[in-house]
Amino acid sequence: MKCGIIGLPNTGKSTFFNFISNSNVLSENFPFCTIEPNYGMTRVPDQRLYELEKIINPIKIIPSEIKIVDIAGIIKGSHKGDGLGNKFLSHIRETNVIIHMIRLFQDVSVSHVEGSINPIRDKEIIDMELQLKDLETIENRLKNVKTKKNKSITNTLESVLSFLRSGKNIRTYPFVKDEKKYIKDLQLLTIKPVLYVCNTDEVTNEKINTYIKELKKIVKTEGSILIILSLIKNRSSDKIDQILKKAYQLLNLQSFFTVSKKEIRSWTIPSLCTAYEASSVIHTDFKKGFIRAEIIHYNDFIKYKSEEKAKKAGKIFLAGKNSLIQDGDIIHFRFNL
Ligand SMILES: Nc1nc2c(ncn2[C@@H]2O[C@H](COP(=O)(O)OP(=O)(O)OP(=O)(O)O)[C@@H](O)[C@H]2O)c(=O)[nH]1
Ligand SMILES: [Mg+2]
Repeated sequence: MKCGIIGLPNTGKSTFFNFISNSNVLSENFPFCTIEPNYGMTRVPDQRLYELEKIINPIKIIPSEIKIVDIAGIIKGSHKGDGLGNKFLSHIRETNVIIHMIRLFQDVSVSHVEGSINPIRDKEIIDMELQLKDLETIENRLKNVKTKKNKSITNTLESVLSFLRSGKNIRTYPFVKDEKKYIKDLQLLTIKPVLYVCNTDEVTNEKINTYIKELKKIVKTEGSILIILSLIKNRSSDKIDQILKKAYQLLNLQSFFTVSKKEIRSWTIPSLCTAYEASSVIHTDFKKGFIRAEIIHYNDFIKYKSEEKAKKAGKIFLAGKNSLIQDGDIIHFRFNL
């Protein structure tokens, strides 16, 4: 999974990137400090790994990881190449989830491209740049679709287009039937799930609090999530955990575990995933030689404290190819290679 950080210049994107991925990229007090994207990795927080560790005592623990991409600042007109050009678009396209960084710290020594602090306006600028790009993508597609042959496709495209024209992000569009399928290959930007992150120094300032309230309201109507944090004055890794967990939720992801004396490892899968599909996350060859999966649900493992005891209690399930995996399942795959 890939998570992209976007926002106006000088909002704290690279500061956040360094914090979340334990990196040390340039984060300086001038707009467009980041030009080429920075890539880093971060571990998905999961307390269950440590509960399993207490029972198994393995040599190592390997949590799932998320790739983080720190993307160049976007400004008004970026969609048509203003600022650093529109290379940033391809960097957003390759991500599965967006972290939209909004500046709420006032620090006059850090310049603001719009000249003042106004998170509502700033959020709209970024949203609009992405919307304008999506408009262009859909308009181009409409030109190329043979209208008569593909009536339902054209209808969908036109309907999404007028939704965009009303200033809304496609992620809030009320999709019906096959509509999502018709636009899937367009790799639209505003359809991606988003987490809004507000970077502030002061939580006691009345003006800032009013902005936060207003933002919360807007974000709620969009069905998205807003997280308030302080990247300089009051850093807390709890907030990072919260953000990563929310990103997981937004993408409907879950985990399963493989355990041995050597290692406990967490693997990421979609929430509706069969044993067969889960096996290929470990190794594509597993799918070829798949025989079955032996599954212990997480709570049973914690209750019985060992595979043998869980087995005696009848808590090992033999799962065929099409059995669905549950979040937290401990799995041994049996395969023939
Ligand atoms: N006062 C204050 N300064 C901050 C905060 N977060 C970041 N900064 C400062 O703002 C400046 C810009 O931060 P960056 O993280 O480089 O911002 P960016 O969004 O990556 O900027 P671009 O790469 O130019 O788009 C740096 O000098 C940071 O130290 C904050 O919460 N409070
Ligand atoms: Mg930067």
